[in-house]
This record gives sequence, structure tokens and C-alpha cells, in this order.
Amino acid sequence: MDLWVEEYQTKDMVIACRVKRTLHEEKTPFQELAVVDTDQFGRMLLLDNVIQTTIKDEFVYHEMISHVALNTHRSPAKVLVIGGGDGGVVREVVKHQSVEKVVHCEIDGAVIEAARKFLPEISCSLDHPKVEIIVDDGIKHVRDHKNSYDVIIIDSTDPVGPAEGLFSAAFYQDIFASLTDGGIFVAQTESPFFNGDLIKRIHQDVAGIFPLTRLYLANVPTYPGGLWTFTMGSKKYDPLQADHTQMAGLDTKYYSPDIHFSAFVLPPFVQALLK
Ligand code: AG3
Repeated sequence: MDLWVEEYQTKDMVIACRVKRTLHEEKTPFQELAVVDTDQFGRMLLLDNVIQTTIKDEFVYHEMISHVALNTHRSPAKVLVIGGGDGGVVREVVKHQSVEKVVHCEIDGAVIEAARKFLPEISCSLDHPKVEIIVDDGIKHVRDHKNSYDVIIIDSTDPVGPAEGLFSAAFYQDIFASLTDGGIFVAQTESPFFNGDLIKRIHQDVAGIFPLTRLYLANVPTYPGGLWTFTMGSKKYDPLQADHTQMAGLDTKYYSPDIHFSAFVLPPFVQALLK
């Protein structure tokens, strides 16, 4: 039988991928979770029918959401990852020698369990001795942990359903309070083609709270439009002033010191969103 997964990337556009085998399907208290195997992208994790990550292209997103902020901060010791139950961000964060502790706060424990079982390449560092996993609401966690983290990484789903609150100004305010002096946060902020209004609003909200706000880009083939944005709020350090020679020599496939800087070069239509 010819089986396909289809994601409505917008209400008028579908991305479809032929499925070799369905490995797991589950309705969790928060969402519908599926892991399928495909020829095109390898194993793929979907939540509420939205592609979260695939074995073939996950490195782009996970490296880019992690290393830009971690290499901008001079010596991040305590890092909080919100969401990202697959463990891809955690795997990248523990590559940094300065990091002493990674708290991984994911609301849906079923995502962590599915990733452990079906996506070992991505979840492989979840048991690292520096990692503490907390299955809880990230919004609550930051509210309860003031002045606690050097870097906070928000690896959320799209801004509908369980992740909606992770895109609010009130949450960014709590993030600010949860960061130490010199702290930095970064969040995935969707497609500049399809979510321009959202990107604009987030940029304004973050700029109203943090001394420095920056947006950067990476190309993730399985996300709507491919071109993807990340928004960073920083108390002190500017990613554009990061010291090339101080950057950790990381084992990466997309991120590099040159990409660190070039990712901030924005096409005019993206720049226009930030005016
Ligand atoms: N976080 C989801 C990014 C948003 C993808 N959106 C979409 N495909 N419509 C990725 C989780 C990976 N750790």
C-alpha cells in the first residue's frame, strides 16, 4: 500500500512524504505523536501531524538553535532547554566544555520516551551526567527559577496548542528574570515567508524587554518554506561581536564560526519585518 504523511504547512499548502513504515502512534495528554520511517528523510517525528524533526535534516536546526547563543555567551555554565523532548538541543549543548548543567524541561514525557526508543541518534545525550530532565510546563519552570540560567533555549512546536504561551511577551519577561547577568535566550520563530506578522511581533516584544535583540536564519528543508528564523534576546553579549578565536571547536555539520556570523545577514524582506 502507498502510505503518505501530509502536513498542512499553511491552510493552502501541503508537504507530503512517502512512508515506508509507521513505527509508533500515540495520543498523549497533550498531542498526537507519531514516528514514521521514510526514504526521503529517514525517521521522522510528528506532533499533531506537524513535522518536528527528521534524521536527515535535524542537524541544521539543532546546531543552529544551540551554538549561536552558546558561543555568544563567554562561558555558559547553566543552560535551560524548554521543549525539544527529542533531545537534539541537549545533544548539542553538552558539546560545550563550559556547560556544567543542562536542565531540560519538556511538558510531554511521551515525546522523550518515543525519542529514546525510535530516534537514538537525536536523543543520545539525554542520559549525559550533566543533564537533568524535568517533565513540566516550561512557563511555570522559568517563573519559579529567577536568576538561574546563563542561556535559555526554547525549542517549541508551532505557536498553537501547548506551545502558544511560549510566544508571549509575558513569557519573555519571565525568561529575562530567569537569566543571569549577561544571559541570552533564543527561540525558534517560524518562517519569514508564512509567519511574518508573528516574527515582527516577537521582535518588538523581545526588543521591549532585552537590551539586544537579533534574528538569524537557517535552512531546514522539512519546515514550511525551508528558510527558518531564530530570535535571540541578550542582556549583554552581541552575537555579532563574538570572538572567532574563542569559539569552541565543535563537531558540527551546519554550524561553523563563519556560519555564526553569516546567519545574521538578512535579505531585505526579512529586514523589513524588524523595522
Ligand atoms: N521544533 C519545531 C519547529 C517548528 C516546526 N514547524 C513546522 N514544521 N511546521 C522542532 C523540534 C526539534 N527538536
